[in-house]
This record gives sequence, C-alpha cells and structure tokens, in this order.
Amino acid sequence: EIKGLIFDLDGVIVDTAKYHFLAWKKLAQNLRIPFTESDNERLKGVSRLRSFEIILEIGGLTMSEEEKEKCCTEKNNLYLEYIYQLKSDEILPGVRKFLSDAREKGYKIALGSGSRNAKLILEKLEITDLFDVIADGTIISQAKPDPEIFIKGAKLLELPAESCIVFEDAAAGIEGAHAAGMYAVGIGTAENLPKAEIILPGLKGITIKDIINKLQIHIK
Ligand code: G16
Ligand code: MG
Repeated sequence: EIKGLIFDLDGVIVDTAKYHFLAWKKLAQNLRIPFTESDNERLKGVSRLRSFEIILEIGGLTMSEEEKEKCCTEKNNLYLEYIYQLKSDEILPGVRKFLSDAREKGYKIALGSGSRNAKLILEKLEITDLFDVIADGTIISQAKPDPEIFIKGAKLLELPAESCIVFEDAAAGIEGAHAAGMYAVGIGTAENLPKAEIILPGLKGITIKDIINKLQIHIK
C-alpha cells in the first residue's frame, strides 16, 4: 500500500532550471565556454559539481578540484540572486492543490531534491508546511541516479521503500527511484522518461487517487 510521496523540486514543483541556466551561462561566458539551453538539459537533476564538470567538458577545459570548487561557489552566488527574487506564484500549476489534497487524504509527503538550496526555495514558495520531511542536497553524499536521496526520504518518513512513490522530471531521478525500490511518476514526456511507470505533463487537474488507480497494474 502506498503511504508516502516523495517529490523532486526542480522541474516538478518549480522551474528553477531556468535560473540554474542563467547562472551557469554567466559563469560559462566568463570562461569563454559556449553554453546553450539544450546543453542545460544535461544538467537537470545532476549535482552542482557534476554540472560544472559537464560544462568544462563542453568547453574542452580541465581544472583542479580547488578551482572547480571556486567556480561552483561563484555559480551558486549568481543562482541565489535569482532565488532571492523567487515569488510564491512561480510554483508550477496544480502543485499546491495536489500536495494539500494528498495530505488531507493522509499521505505523508517528503521532498527528495539534490539541491542544497531546497529549504530556501520552499520558503520562497510558501509551501514548507506542506512537507512532513525534507531530504535535500545537504544530507546526501551521492547525487541521483544514486538512490540515496530517496532512501533517506523514506527513512525520514519512517516508511519502507515499497510504500513510497517518487515524482521526478529527470531520467537520473527515475533511475534513482527504481534503484531505491520505488515506483516513479515521470513529470514530462514519455520520450524523455521512458522508464517511468506513469507519465504526466504536470500535476494540474490530477489527484493522488488518479495516480494510485493508474499504478494498480504495477502494484502487487
Ligand atoms: C536540482 C537541479 C540540478 C542542480 C541540483 C543541485 O535538482 O535539477 O540542475 O544542479 O539541484 O542544486 P544546487 O546547486 O541548488 O545545490 P533536483 O534534484 O531538485 O531536480
Ligand atoms: Mg528535477
């Protein structure tokens, strides 16, 4: 029986990818690396350091660990300038309603985000109180597709993995959910998320009941 819902942040609850893009683009420009919106797709759900390594690969550059660390801090400062301006109406359509409806029905809700800025973003969106627990980038050592974030989320919810489902927009996150022993609802397209048990374009107009019904064919 499903009792817990674990939500990715970027791409599921809010489109912070556009701010990650703007910040990475500024940093890339300073390094004279060409960086496009389609390159940015490769960074979705990926950790901050790994994202920067992908950008270095695009530019054919190498750096010491220390220099990489410095650039990642610089990028995060640029990113935070956007996040400080984030408004609560930037929450993606239907998300607030979906979360409050699921809570009312007795489901436990966790955040499962690789971001180290997740708590600040939830505060800005004014939805911190809709979450029972928060698993974010500050409590993990392995980024998605590693299942660590989802395993920690379930643990904080005090639920076994098989009682949880994950909502994810990134292929790496779907992979992580499966490795944790959880079903995955993909937010996006079947083309981008072929492995998800269910695919939805977003959470608008949908209820947890609809999702549980659709999952019945998978649940033993
Ligand atoms: C998000 C984004 C990634 C970002 C990562 C780390 O993951 O999708 O692009 O690199 O967080 O974020 P930060 O630099 O804020 O620590 P998620 O797991 O919320 O989709
Ligand atoms: Mg995401």
